[in-house]
Amino acid sequence: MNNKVLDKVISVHVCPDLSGRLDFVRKNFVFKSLPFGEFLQRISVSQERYGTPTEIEIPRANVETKNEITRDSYFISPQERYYLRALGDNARKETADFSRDFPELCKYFKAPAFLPSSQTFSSVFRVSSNDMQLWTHYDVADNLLCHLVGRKRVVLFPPEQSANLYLPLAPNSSSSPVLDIDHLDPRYPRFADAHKEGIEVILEPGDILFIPAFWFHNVRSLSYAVSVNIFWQQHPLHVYAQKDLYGNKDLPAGVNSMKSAVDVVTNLSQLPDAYRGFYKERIQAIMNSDPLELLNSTPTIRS
Ligand SMILES: O=C(O)CCC(=O)C(=O)O
Repeated sequence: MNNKVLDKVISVHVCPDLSGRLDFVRKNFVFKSLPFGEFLQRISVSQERYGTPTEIEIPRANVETKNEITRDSYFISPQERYYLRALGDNARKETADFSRDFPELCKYFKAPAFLPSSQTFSSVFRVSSNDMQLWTHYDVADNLLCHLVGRKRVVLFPPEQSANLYLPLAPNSSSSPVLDIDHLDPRYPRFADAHKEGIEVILEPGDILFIPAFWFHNVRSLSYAVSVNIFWQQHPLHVYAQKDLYGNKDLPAGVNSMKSAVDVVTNLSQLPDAYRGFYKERIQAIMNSDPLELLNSTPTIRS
Protein backbone atom coordinates (compact mmCIF):
# COMPACT_ATOMS: atom_id res chain seq x y z
CA MET A 1 0.00 0.00 0.00
CA ASN A 2 1.16 3.51 -0.81
CA ASN A 3 3.38 5.12 1.86
CA LYS A 4 1.58 8.44 1.80
CA VAL A 5 -1.77 7.00 2.84
CA LEU A 6 -0.12 4.91 5.58
CA ASP A 7 1.34 8.10 7.08
CA LYS A 8 -1.92 10.03 6.94
CA VAL A 9 -3.06 10.91 10.45
CA ILE A 10 -6.64 9.90 11.19
CA SER A 11 -8.84 10.01 14.27
CA VAL A 12 -10.44 6.73 15.36
CA HIS A 13 -12.87 5.51 18.01
CA VAL A 14 -11.14 3.20 20.49
CA CYS A 15 -13.60 1.02 22.42
CA PRO A 16 -12.42 -1.08 25.36
CA ASP A 17 -15.86 -2.57 25.99
CA LEU A 18 -15.84 -6.38 25.73
CA SER A 19 -19.23 -6.30 24.00
CA GLY A 20 -17.69 -4.32 21.13
CA ARG A 21 -20.73 -2.05 21.22
CA LEU A 22 -19.97 1.62 20.75
CA ASP A 23 -22.28 3.67 22.95
CA PHE A 24 -22.81 7.21 21.71
CA VAL A 25 -25.11 8.24 24.55
CA ARG A 26 -22.86 7.10 27.43
CA LYS A 27 -19.59 7.53 25.46
CA ASN A 28 -17.75 4.27 26.18
CA PHE A 29 -14.95 5.11 23.76
CA VAL A 30 -12.17 7.62 23.30
CA PHE A 31 -10.77 9.20 20.15
CA LYS A 32 -7.13 8.66 19.26
CA SER A 33 -5.18 10.24 16.41
CA LEU A 34 -2.68 7.98 14.69
CA PRO A 35 -1.25 7.22 11.23
CA PHE A 36 -3.50 5.08 9.03
CA GLY A 37 -0.79 2.40 8.73
CA GLU A 38 -0.54 2.11 12.50
CA PHE A 39 -4.33 1.89 12.72
CA LEU A 40 -4.32 -1.12 10.37
CA GLN A 41 -1.53 -2.73 12.40
CA ARG A 42 -3.43 -2.18 15.62
CA ILE A 43 -6.57 -3.80 14.19
CA SER A 44 -4.52 -6.78 13.07
CA VAL A 45 -2.58 -7.14 16.34
CA SER A 46 -5.67 -6.70 18.50
CA GLN A 47 -7.30 -9.57 16.65
CA GLU A 48 -4.25 -11.77 17.25
CA ARG A 49 -4.52 -10.89 20.94
CA TYR A 50 -8.16 -11.90 20.91
CA GLY A 51 -7.33 -15.19 19.27
CA THR A 52 -9.85 -14.38 16.52
CA PRO A 53 -7.65 -13.81 13.50
CA THR A 54 -9.70 -12.34 10.73
CA GLU A 55 -10.47 -14.48 7.71
CA ILE A 56 -9.25 -11.51 5.68
CA GLU A 57 -5.68 -10.44 5.49
CA ILE A 58 -5.37 -6.94 6.83
CA PRO A 59 -2.84 -4.99 4.77
CA ARG A 60 -0.19 -4.76 7.50
CA ALA A 61 2.00 -1.79 6.77
CA ASN A 62 4.90 -3.39 4.93
CA VAL A 63 6.81 -0.18 5.37
CA GLU A 64 8.57 0.94 8.49
CA THR A 65 6.10 2.73 10.69
CA LYS A 66 7.36 5.02 13.40
CA ASN A 67 5.65 3.05 16.16
CA GLU A 68 6.19 -0.69 15.95
CA ILE A 69 2.96 -2.25 17.17
CA THR A 70 3.29 -5.39 19.25
CA ARG A 71 0.85 -7.52 21.23
CA ASP A 72 1.51 -5.21 24.19
CA SER A 73 0.61 -2.03 22.33
CA TYR A 74 -2.78 -0.79 23.33
CA PHE A 75 -4.26 2.55 24.38
CA ILE A 76 -6.75 1.54 27.07
CA SER A 77 -7.08 -2.20 27.40
CA PRO A 78 -5.89 -5.38 25.66
CA GLN A 79 -9.37 -6.11 24.33
CA GLU A 80 -9.88 -2.68 22.74
CA ARG A 81 -11.25 -2.48 19.21
CA TYR A 82 -11.10 0.30 16.64
CA TYR A 83 -13.49 2.11 14.33
CA LEU A 84 -12.64 4.74 11.72
CA ARG A 85 -15.38 7.09 10.53
CA ALA A 86 -13.27 9.37 8.33
CA LEU A 87 -13.73 13.12 8.58
CA GLY A 88 -12.60 15.88 6.22
CA ASP A 89 -9.00 17.01 6.77
CA ASN A 90 -10.45 20.22 8.19
CA ALA A 91 -12.97 18.36 10.33
CA ARG A 92 -14.61 21.49 11.69
CA LYS A 93 -15.31 22.98 8.29
CA GLU A 94 -15.56 20.31 5.60
CA THR A 95 -17.49 17.09 5.13
CA ALA A 96 -15.68 13.83 4.40
CA ASP A 97 -14.79 13.26 0.75
CA PHE A 98 -13.21 9.87 0.12
CA SER A 99 -11.53 10.72 -3.19
CA ARG A 100 -10.17 14.04 -1.93
CA ASP A 101 -9.05 12.71 1.47
CA PHE A 102 -7.71 9.29 0.40
CA PRO A 103 -6.65 9.82 -3.25
CA GLU A 104 -4.25 6.86 -3.08
CA LEU A 105 -7.18 4.50 -2.38
CA CYS A 106 -9.50 5.87 -5.07
CA LYS A 107 -8.60 3.16 -7.53
CA TYR A 108 -10.30 0.64 -5.21
CA PHE A 109 -13.68 2.39 -5.19
CA LYS A 110 -15.74 4.38 -7.66
CA ALA A 111 -19.07 5.85 -6.61
CA PRO A 112 -22.03 4.31 -8.48
CA ALA A 113 -22.56 6.33 -11.66
CA PHE A 114 -26.34 6.63 -11.18
CA LEU A 115 -25.88 9.00 -8.23
CA PRO A 116 -26.16 12.66 -9.29
CA SER A 117 -22.83 14.05 -8.11
CA SER A 118 -24.42 17.51 -7.69
CA GLN A 119 -26.47 16.10 -4.80
CA THR A 120 -23.58 14.33 -3.07
CA PHE A 121 -23.20 15.56 0.46
CA SER A 122 -20.23 13.47 1.60
CA SER A 123 -18.47 10.16 1.04
CA VAL A 124 -17.26 8.52 4.20
CA PHE A 125 -14.49 5.94 4.50
CA ARG A 126 -15.23 3.44 7.29
CA VAL A 127 -12.84 0.79 8.60
CA SER A 128 -13.67 -1.38 11.54
CA SER A 129 -12.19 -4.08 13.74
CA ASN A 130 -13.88 -7.44 13.74
CA ASP A 131 -16.93 -7.65 16.01
CA MET A 132 -17.51 -3.95 16.52
CA GLN A 133 -21.02 -2.52 16.67
CA LEU A 134 -22.10 0.99 15.85
CA TRP A 135 -25.04 2.32 17.86
CA THR A 136 -28.49 2.56 16.27
CA HIS A 137 -28.94 5.99 14.71
CA TYR A 138 -30.50 7.85 11.81
CA ASP A 139 -29.08 10.34 9.34
CA VAL A 140 -31.05 13.08 7.58
CA ALA A 141 -29.33 12.50 4.23
CA ASP A 142 -30.10 9.51 2.01
CA ASN A 143 -27.32 7.00 2.01
CA LEU A 144 -25.73 4.32 -0.13
CA LEU A 145 -23.59 2.07 2.02
CA CYS A 146 -21.08 0.52 -0.38
CA HIS A 147 -19.37 -2.46 1.18
CA LEU A 148 -15.86 -3.36 0.07
CA VAL A 149 -14.05 -5.78 2.40
CA GLY A 150 -15.26 -8.35 4.95
CA ARG A 151 -18.80 -8.84 6.16
CA LYS A 152 -21.20 -6.64 8.05
CA ARG A 153 -24.62 -7.10 9.63
CA VAL A 154 -26.93 -4.13 9.25
CA VAL A 155 -30.29 -3.99 11.02
CA LEU A 156 -32.69 -1.31 9.79
CA PHE A 157 -35.64 0.05 11.75
CA PRO A 158 -38.34 2.25 10.14
CA PRO A 159 -38.50 5.94 11.16
CA GLU A 160 -41.84 5.34 12.99
CA GLN A 161 -39.93 3.33 15.60
CA SER A 162 -38.21 6.38 17.12
CA ALA A 163 -40.19 6.17 20.38
CA ASN A 164 -39.64 2.41 20.70
CA LEU A 165 -35.93 3.07 20.25
CA TYR A 166 -36.07 5.50 23.17
CA LEU A 167 -34.73 8.40 21.16
CA PRO A 168 -34.17 11.43 23.43
CA LEU A 169 -36.85 14.08 22.84
CA ALA A 170 -34.49 16.97 22.09
CA PRO A 171 -33.77 17.89 18.45
CA ASN A 172 -30.49 16.57 17.07
CA SER A 173 -30.64 13.43 19.18
CA SER A 174 -30.22 10.90 16.41
CA SER A 175 -28.77 8.05 18.51
CA SER A 176 -30.66 5.38 20.43
CA PRO A 177 -29.50 4.39 23.93
CA VAL A 178 -30.63 0.78 23.28
CA LEU A 179 -27.33 -0.96 22.55
CA ASP A 180 -28.12 -4.66 22.56
CA ILE A 181 -30.60 -5.10 19.74
CA ASP A 182 -30.69 -8.89 20.07
CA HIS A 183 -31.81 -9.27 23.69
CA LEU A 184 -34.53 -7.43 25.59
CA ASP A 185 -33.22 -5.07 28.25
CA PRO A 186 -35.82 -4.48 31.03
CA ARG A 187 -34.89 -0.79 30.94
CA TYR A 188 -36.31 -0.55 27.41
CA PRO A 189 -39.53 -2.66 27.25
CA ARG A 190 -40.93 -0.83 24.19
CA PHE A 191 -37.89 -1.96 22.19
CA ALA A 192 -39.67 -5.33 21.80
CA ASP A 193 -42.00 -3.62 19.30
CA ALA A 194 -39.12 -2.04 17.37
CA HIS A 195 -37.39 -5.43 17.28
CA LYS A 196 -40.36 -6.94 15.40
CA GLU A 197 -39.94 -4.31 12.68
CA GLY A 198 -36.16 -4.75 12.29
CA ILE A 199 -34.87 -5.77 8.86
CA GLU A 200 -31.56 -7.64 8.89
CA VAL A 201 -29.13 -7.51 5.99
CA ILE A 202 -25.70 -9.15 5.72
CA LEU A 203 -23.37 -7.18 3.47
CA GLU A 204 -20.66 -8.94 1.45
CA PRO A 205 -17.99 -7.23 -0.66
CA GLY A 206 -19.58 -5.52 -3.65
CA ASP A 207 -22.97 -5.13 -1.98
CA ILE A 208 -24.61 -1.70 -1.81
CA LEU A 209 -27.34 -0.98 0.71
CA PHE A 210 -29.70 1.97 0.28
CA ILE A 211 -30.48 3.49 3.69
CA PRO A 212 -33.19 6.14 3.24
CA ALA A 213 -32.97 9.30 5.36
CA PHE A 214 -34.43 8.81 8.84
CA TRP A 215 -34.25 5.01 8.70
CA PHE A 216 -32.47 3.82 11.83
CA HIS A 217 -29.53 1.52 11.31
CA ASN A 218 -27.32 -0.54 13.59
CA VAL A 219 -24.15 -1.99 12.09
CA ARG A 220 -21.97 -4.81 13.38
CA SER A 221 -18.82 -5.92 11.58
CA LEU A 222 -18.62 -9.70 11.31
CA SER A 223 -14.93 -9.46 10.36
CA TYR A 224 -12.40 -6.73 9.70
CA ALA A 225 -14.57 -4.56 7.48
CA VAL A 226 -14.17 -1.69 5.02
CA SER A 227 -16.94 0.39 3.43
CA VAL A 228 -17.49 3.78 1.86
CA ASN A 229 -20.89 5.35 2.31
CA ILE A 230 -22.23 8.15 0.19
CA PHE A 231 -24.70 10.60 1.66
CA TRP A 232 -26.74 12.67 -0.74
CA GLN A 233 -29.41 15.31 -0.37
CA GLN A 234 -32.38 14.73 -2.66
CA HIS A 235 -34.28 17.91 -1.63
CA PRO A 236 -33.45 21.60 -2.22
CA LEU A 237 -30.60 22.74 0.02
CA HIS A 238 -32.80 25.03 2.14
CA VAL A 239 -34.57 21.95 3.52
CA TYR A 240 -31.37 20.87 5.27
CA ALA A 241 -29.54 22.41 8.21
CA GLN A 242 -26.59 24.63 7.44
CA LYS A 243 -23.26 23.62 8.95
CA ASP A 244 -24.11 19.95 9.10
CA LEU A 245 -20.81 18.09 8.77
CA TYR A 246 -22.07 14.57 9.48
CA GLY A 247 -25.40 14.44 7.61
CA ASN A 248 -27.33 13.97 10.85
CA LYS A 249 -28.41 17.45 11.90
CA ASP A 250 -32.19 17.66 12.14
CA LEU A 251 -33.99 19.61 9.43
CA PRO A 252 -34.73 23.23 10.51
CA ALA A 253 -38.49 22.91 9.89
CA GLY A 254 -38.50 19.70 11.95
CA VAL A 255 -36.63 21.38 14.81
CA ASN A 256 -39.07 24.30 14.77
CA SER A 257 -42.03 21.91 14.81
CA MET A 258 -40.56 20.07 17.79
CA LYS A 259 -40.09 23.37 19.63
CA SER A 260 -43.71 24.32 18.90
CA ALA A 261 -44.80 20.93 20.26
CA VAL A 262 -43.00 21.70 23.52
CA ASP A 263 -44.90 25.03 23.65
CA VAL A 264 -48.15 23.14 23.11
CA VAL A 265 -47.41 20.78 25.99
CA THR A 266 -46.40 23.68 28.24
CA ASN A 267 -49.61 25.56 27.46
CA LEU A 268 -51.81 22.48 27.86
CA SER A 269 -50.28 21.81 31.26
CA GLN A 270 -51.59 25.20 32.44
CA LEU A 271 -55.22 24.22 31.75
CA PRO A 272 -57.50 22.74 34.39
CA ASP A 273 -57.37 18.92 34.05
CA ALA A 274 -61.05 18.74 33.05
CA TYR A 275 -60.55 20.98 29.98
CA ARG A 276 -57.21 19.68 28.74
CA GLY A 277 -58.76 16.83 26.74
CA PHE A 278 -60.95 19.28 24.81
CA TYR A 279 -57.97 21.32 23.66
CA LYS A 280 -55.95 18.24 22.86
CA GLU A 281 -58.75 17.22 20.48
CA ARG A 282 -58.72 20.70 18.92
CA ILE A 283 -54.99 20.50 18.39
CA GLN A 284 -55.31 17.04 16.90
CA ALA A 285 -57.85 18.48 14.40
CA ILE A 286 -55.32 21.16 13.42
CA MET A 287 -52.62 18.52 13.02
CA ASN A 288 -54.91 16.43 10.80
CA SER A 289 -56.03 19.33 8.61
CA ASP A 290 -54.91 20.05 5.08
CA PRO A 291 -51.80 22.28 5.33
CA LEU A 292 -52.90 24.52 2.45
CA GLU A 293 -56.37 25.10 3.87
CA LEU A 294 -54.82 25.71 7.25
CA LEU A 295 -52.36 28.26 5.86
CA ASN A 296 -55.23 30.13 4.21
CA SER A 297 -57.09 30.33 7.50
CA THR A 298 -53.98 30.92 9.62
CA PRO A 299 -54.63 34.67 10.06
CA THR A 300 -58.03 33.86 11.61
CA ILE A 301 -56.59 31.15 13.80
CA ARG A 302 -53.66 33.23 14.92
CA SER A 303 -55.50 36.47 15.51
O1 LIG B 1 -21.03 0.67 7.99
C1 LIG B 1 -20.80 1.27 9.03
O2 LIG B 1 -19.81 1.03 9.71
C2 LIG B 1 -21.74 2.34 9.49
C3 LIG B 1 -22.59 2.86 8.40
C4 LIG B 1 -23.37 4.05 8.81
O3 LIG B 1 -23.67 4.29 9.94
C5 LIG B 1 -23.81 4.95 7.77
O4 LIG B 1 -23.49 4.72 6.60
O5 LIG B 1 -24.47 5.96 8.12
